[in-house]
Amino acid sequence: MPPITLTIAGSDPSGGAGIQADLKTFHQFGTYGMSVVTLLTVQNTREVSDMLIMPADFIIAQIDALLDDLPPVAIKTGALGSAAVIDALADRLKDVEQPIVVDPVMVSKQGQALMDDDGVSAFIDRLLPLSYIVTPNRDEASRMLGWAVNTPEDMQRAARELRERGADHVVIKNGGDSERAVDVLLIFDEIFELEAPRLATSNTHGTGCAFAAAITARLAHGDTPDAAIVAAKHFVNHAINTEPKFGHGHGPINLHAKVVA
Ligand code: PXL
Repeated sequence: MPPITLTIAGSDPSGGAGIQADLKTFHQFGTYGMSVVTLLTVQNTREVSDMLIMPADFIIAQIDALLDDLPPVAIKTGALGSAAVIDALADRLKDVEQPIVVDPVMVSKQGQALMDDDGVSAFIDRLLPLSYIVTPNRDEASRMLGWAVNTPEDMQRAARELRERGADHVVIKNGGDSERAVDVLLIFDEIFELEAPRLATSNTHGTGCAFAAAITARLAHGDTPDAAIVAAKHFVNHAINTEPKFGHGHGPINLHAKVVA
């Protein structure tokens, strides 16, 4: 039987990011994906033109219905939208046993805010402490910590600071330069760097969602955090390398990419 995975995230109707990317990735990694929708967007590859956040109690009711009946082995969170949603979610998730992979989605690829300033503070106070693995890019880490995370040394310091604020393990994505993409990992007490060639495409919409969803799926299969992150990185690199060139803006990656276990 495939392990059950759950994403708590926003909807991207264009299918490249959000719950749609999460469910495709869950499936690709051989897990049974469930999804609780936190917000809807009006979106294509060019822009996110509108957003509708679900009422917090409706989100929690969706979670209650699932945890009670078909509990997942691992949980992921994505776009949450507001402090009210984050507070309610933190209250509901604070005693669950499952590992929670937290992707701190703050802006869309096209620059639309997917979390307001109050949301960022609530995120730091309430959701970081519940994170088994948190996966910010450098911009998200900078916004959470209030200083610019640029160099590899900055990324290491940021990873430590995010762990001091409660995350068990940390991945800071998208360091490096125009040639190399470097992620910095803080797993238990060890710092690692994951390096890959920087791929020449702007079709990377949904990369963060797929990365965190892949980690969640691998954890559900029993991987350690470092093995899960390495497997996710392979998947996303391959997915970017074979992107299908859909749409006229920031297109999606290839979520049908082969999984190399
Ligand atoms: O890629 C971040 C992201 C996450 N979730 C939703 C989104 C986006 C980006 O547009 O729309 C719902």
